Amino acid sequence: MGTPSGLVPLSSYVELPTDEMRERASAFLTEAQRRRTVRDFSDRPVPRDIMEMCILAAGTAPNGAHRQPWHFVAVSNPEVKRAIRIAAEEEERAFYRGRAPEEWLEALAPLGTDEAKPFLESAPYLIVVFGESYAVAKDGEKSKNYYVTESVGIATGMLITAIHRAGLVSLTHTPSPMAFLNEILGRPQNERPFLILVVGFPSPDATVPQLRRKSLEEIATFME
Ligand code: IYR
Repeated sequence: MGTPSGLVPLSSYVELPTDEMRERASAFLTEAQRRRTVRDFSDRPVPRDIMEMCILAAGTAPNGAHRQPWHFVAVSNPEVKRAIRIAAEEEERAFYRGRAPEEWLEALAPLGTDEAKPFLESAPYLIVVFGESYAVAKDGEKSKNYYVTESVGIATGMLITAIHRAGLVSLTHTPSPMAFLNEILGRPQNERPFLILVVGFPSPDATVPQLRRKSLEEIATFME
């Protein structure tokens, strides 16, 4: 099942001149800095083949023992999106009206989020990302997966980046608890919802919170 059965030469590596490395690193940084999480979505459809390629890119993520412990459910079906919205808003209502500690709500205030999640219906795609807590072979035999959270987290980061590169926007949405997603989407017990990635075009009047990204000094230490 995709597990390496032997070592072969590294044939895909491309060596670049240092100047080109620098240029590419800089161009990628500029592109990454342009990315914003968006909460105001247009209902303009997104071609399925673009979603397919972004998901395939996510599936190249490094992962524990190459178990590829993920599953992506790309939902564009309006009834399924509606069912997800209804269930998620129910959880969010409980969160915003009581379950969330005051400190958490204060931290969220600048983002302007609340229990209303209309984008779960209006955005063209919801990609529900599942992590496989353990693998189940075709004959039903179970086997352990490793570093599932790390693997699925990296894959999701790559998915977000691929979507940005493709000229779309996304929102990481984490209703809690999320078990309703297994039921609505008919996913098996060994799969645990990781998050919902809302994907599409921004609405023409989309706004985003003003925020500052930490400087290099704040996020990194070089020991030379
Ligand atoms: N899941 C809730 C709350 C929420 C939590 C965090 I941490 C955020 O960065 C944003 C929202 C919601 O989606 O509204």
